[in-house]
Amino acid sequence: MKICVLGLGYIGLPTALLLAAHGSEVVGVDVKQSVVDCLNHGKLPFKEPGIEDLYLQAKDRFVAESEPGAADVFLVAVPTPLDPATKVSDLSYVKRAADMIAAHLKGGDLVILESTVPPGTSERVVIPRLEKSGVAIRDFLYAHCPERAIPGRTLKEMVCNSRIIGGYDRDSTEQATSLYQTFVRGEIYQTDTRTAEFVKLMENTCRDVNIALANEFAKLAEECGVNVWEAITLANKHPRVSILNPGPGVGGHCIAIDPWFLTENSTRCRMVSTAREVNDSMPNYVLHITRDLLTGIKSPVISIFGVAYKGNVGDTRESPAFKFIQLAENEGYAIRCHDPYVREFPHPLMDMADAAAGSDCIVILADHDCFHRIDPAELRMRTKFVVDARNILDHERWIGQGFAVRVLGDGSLVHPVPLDEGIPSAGLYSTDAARPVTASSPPSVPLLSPDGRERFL
Ligand code: SAJ
Repeated sequence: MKICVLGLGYIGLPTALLLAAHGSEVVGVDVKQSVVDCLNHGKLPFKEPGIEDLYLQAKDRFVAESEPGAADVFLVAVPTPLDPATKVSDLSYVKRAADMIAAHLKGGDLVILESTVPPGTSERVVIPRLEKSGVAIRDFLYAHCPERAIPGRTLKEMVCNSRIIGGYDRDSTEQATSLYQTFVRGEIYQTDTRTAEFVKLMENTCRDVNIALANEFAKLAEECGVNVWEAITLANKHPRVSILNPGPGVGGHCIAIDPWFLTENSTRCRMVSTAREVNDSMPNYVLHITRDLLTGIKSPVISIFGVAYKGNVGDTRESPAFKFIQLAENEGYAIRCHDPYVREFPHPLMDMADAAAGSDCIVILADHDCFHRIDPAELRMRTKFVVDARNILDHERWIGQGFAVRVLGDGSLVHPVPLDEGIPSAGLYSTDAARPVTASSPPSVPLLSPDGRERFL
């Protein structure tokens, strides 16, 4: 069986390689000639755990091209960006892929759309374009099979997660199911095309709304002088509560975008768009905390550690770092960036020592695990401030080196711990309260309640 995969990005390439590694002849197509050349020279265009080994298993049955040709199966995994001005989906890549397929489509072929699209897109946009080939639907097969893999664990999740197969008709659903069964070990659930489109958007919207709730809790905790990280840890001890982590905002090509696909044509939605607003405002909130620390410093320099959209990945799509940098630069802050995972970024990337040298504040925006091991003694700062928007640093170590540490949602913005409470003199605030606290290790740092009375956690 010959399979043509259109789009060799974070989803298309691993899918193409998995299919090839499991015995299919695969042609991967990408409009970017640099991606095609890179792959045909045995190089991978991005990092992802396990992808190099997979490439070695797949390479004898995989070739990259810039145009599709005849095939038995066409699988589309192209981007579906959001028009930033209108917040409406831009389906131009999907349309272009459908037109390219139409030029080669024949009776009996199977077309699979993996790209995330607004409900109804397959029936209203994709299938009519495919039919321009002269082959009518039912003479070719069609299914929407949304991907569910999370960057950083893409290959594992592509194999182990369950899948939704939304076929245009029974035959389409069965044929698509057989194809995925060649490499998917998770359950496969069958439905119709429109439901599959809707389910995918619900999944990512659910996560976005829950992250917004965690971010809202962080701001509320701040107002109440409560450490949100401890509060979340304790609330999550309830058997039916599972609060996510607050952070500097939601990035990536999925969760920051998909909720808009669900609501773009609706006249009734409020909660979904409010969640988007809450998450989109988090870079402003982190800048607010940073500004609070830097007041009075002349020509302040901010060093951003982690410009990727999340921890342990090199992907910067929709990263909250973009908004933070733009806002900070508009206020006159000089910005330096460091990210050990990211290869390309519009702002110059520096190594850690250079990014920190002479700086006034480090702001942690991505939760790369390696940041927990940073030795602050090696950083030659002008002013020893750090804002940890991910609660990832080893705070005691930083405080021990004379840093003033602020953690997003640690409750100290409104009620800073007085300086005479055993805090190192160079530090303004303690972050003892920022660590999850167990009954056996109560922190000794008193906090002030909103009513002004001292209390111990
Ligand atoms: N984030 C938080 N707090 C959290 C969790 C995440 O602030 O508690 C932030 C991350 O830092 C990041 C953003 O949210 O900026 C999104 O990251 P993520 O790890 O939640 O998700 P993605 O975008 O990498 O992948 C998601 C996944 N969807 C769900 O978990 C429902 C993945 O399974 C999908 O396949 C993927 O979107 C996609 O391609 O649609």
